[in-house]
Amino acid sequence: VMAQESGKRKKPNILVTGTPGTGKTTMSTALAEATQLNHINIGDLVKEKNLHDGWDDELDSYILNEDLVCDELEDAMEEGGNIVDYHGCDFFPERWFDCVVVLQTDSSVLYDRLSKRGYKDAKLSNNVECEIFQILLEEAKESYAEDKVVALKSNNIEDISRNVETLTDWIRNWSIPI
Ligand code: DAT
Repeated sequence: VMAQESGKRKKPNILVTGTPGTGKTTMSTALAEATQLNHINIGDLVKEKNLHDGWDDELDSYILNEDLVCDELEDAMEEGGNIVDYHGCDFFPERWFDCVVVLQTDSSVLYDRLSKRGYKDAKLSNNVECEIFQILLEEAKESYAEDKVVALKSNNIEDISRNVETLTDWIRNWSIPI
């Protein structure tokens, strides 16, 4: 049944997830350029199209409205060929994705990146803890079939190039009819 469902798409949909700062947007942008797939940054989309229920002062971010986001994406996801970039993965329909990539960064490296981004205090330590406890990898494993989930290191520039290459190959192979 799963093969039939994904068989309706001519191109795969890929979810790129991970703690903020692990390099989702950087990697997704490079992958979209290499493959001509469509990069969808959920954070930007939520802001642009007002797919939220206001601003959370404590979390210092928009309160994403999951139903609005899923309605907005349904047609594009059915069509296929999307790279979806978001620091969460448990509210998307499982059937949307052919591959779920979880980017991972060593905590000291992530700490520096998020400090540079201006994260402080609770926001900084919460995100570094999120990475240490592999929250996004757990969330991905709970939400998607095991064989769709892949964890990739994202500590340096070489990691980005290698990950883009690996995923570009995977996308090419997915698209070749058996
Ligand atoms: P995310 O989209 O996961 O929040 P990002 O792509 O915005 O992360 O990257 C955060 C910052 O870290 C940005 O300045 C680029 C840099 N960066 C990301 N991945 C990297 C990597 N593998 N090596 C070096 N720098 C990286």
